[in-house]
Amino acid sequence: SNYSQEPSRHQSLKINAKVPFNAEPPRSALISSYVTPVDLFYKRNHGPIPVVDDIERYRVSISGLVEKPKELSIADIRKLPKYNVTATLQCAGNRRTAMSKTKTVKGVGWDVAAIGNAVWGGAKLSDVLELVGIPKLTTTTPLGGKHVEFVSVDMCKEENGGPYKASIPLNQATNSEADVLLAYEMNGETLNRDHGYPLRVVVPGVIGARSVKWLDSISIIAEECQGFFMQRDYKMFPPTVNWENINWSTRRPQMDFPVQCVICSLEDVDVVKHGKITISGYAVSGGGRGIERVDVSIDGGKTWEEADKYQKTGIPYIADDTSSDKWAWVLFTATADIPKSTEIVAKAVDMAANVQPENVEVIWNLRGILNTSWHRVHVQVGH
Ligand code: MTE
Ligand code: MO
Repeated sequence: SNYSQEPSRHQSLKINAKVPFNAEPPRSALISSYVTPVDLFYKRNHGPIPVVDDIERYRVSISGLVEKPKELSIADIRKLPKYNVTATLQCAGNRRTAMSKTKTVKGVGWDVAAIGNAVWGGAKLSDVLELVGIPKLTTTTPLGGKHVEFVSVDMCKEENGGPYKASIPLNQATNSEADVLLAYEMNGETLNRDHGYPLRVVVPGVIGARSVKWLDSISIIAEECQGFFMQRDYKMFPPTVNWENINWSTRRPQMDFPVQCVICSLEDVDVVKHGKITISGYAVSGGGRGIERVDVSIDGGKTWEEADKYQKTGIPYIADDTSSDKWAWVLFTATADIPKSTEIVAKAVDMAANVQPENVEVIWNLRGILNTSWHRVHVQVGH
C-alpha cells in the first residue's frame, strides 16, 4: 500500500487515524452552513487514496447477471440526465468514542462529526442500469440478479489487500425515486480525490459504508456482496454479543441509519456566561424519513422545549413536503437561560415516530456502530 500520494487537507480537521486517513471537522463547523464545505466534510478511508490520473482512459464496467455488459467512460455517464441530490452522508461509527465509555468497542474513534450534508451531482444508477438492459423498478434480472455490487480500486487490509466493496438490493438500485447516484460532483465542484474522484456511489438515507468511492465496477449478483464490510463489519449486534460468542452470519448488513440528533453549538464541558445560550445542532433520519420534532432540555431531560428546524434559510422546514430535501439533515436551534451548571440534552423524532434511546448502554454493540442515544453536553456557568 502506498500512502505517499495523499491529498492535502484542511488544517482544522481532527485526525482520528492518520493511516488510513480518518478525520472529522470540529462540531461547530457543521452548523455554520446547511451544506457542508467539501474541505470540512469528514473523510473516512480504509486504505490509501487511489490516484486516477488518466481520466480519458477511466472506465466503469457493468457486468455479472446481465445480458448486455458494458464499459462506460465518464463522458458516457455525463451524457445521462444530471441530478443534484442534497443528501447527508453519515458514517455508522459516528459518536463511537462516546459508546466506548460504557465498554471498549473496536474501531476508529469518532466524536459527533462523522457526518456531513452535500449536494451530490451525477447520474442516477437507475438510468445507468437501463443502459445494460435492466428496466426501472426491477427486483430480479432474467439471469437471476438480485443485488447490485459496487467495487472500488482502493487496497484495504480488511479485504487482504483487495478493493473495498458493498452492495444494495436491485429494487433500490433501479428505483429512480431512491435517488441512488453515481456522483462526479460534490457541492457543484468536480468530486475530489478524498471523496471518490472520479466517480462514487451515493446511497441516500443509508450508512456511509455503502456509498462506495473510486468506483471501478458494478456487478449484478444473485446474493448480497460477500465482502468484509458487508459480512463481517457494519452489523448491529445486541449488547450481549462479544468477540468470543459472535456469529456474524446471524445478522444482516446495516443499511438505513436510525434517527440521530447532536448538539454542535456546545462542547462538553463548556463554560458559559450566566444568561441566554444557543443550543443548535443537526438532526437526521435514514430511509428518507424527515424530522418531525427536535426536543431540547436544559435540566438533563426532566423538562423539554421544542427547537426550531430549518434546511434552506427563509423556507420553513416541513417533513415530507416537496420544498424540503428528503435525504438531508435539518439544523435546529433553541435559546435558553442557564441559571446554573447543568446537562443539556437533545433528541429527535422522525416522520415514522421513531425516537432515540435515552442511554447508550442499551444500544452498546462491540463494533460501536449507530450510537444514536440522546446527545448530552455538560455546561458550567462561569463568572
Ligand atoms: N469507499 C471506498 N472505496 N473505500 C472506503 O474506505 N469508506 C466508506 C464509504 N465508501 C470507503 C468507501 C465509509 S465507511 C464511509 S462512512 C464513507 O465512504 C465516507 O465517505 P467520505 O470519506 O466521502 O466522507
Ligand atoms: Mo463509515
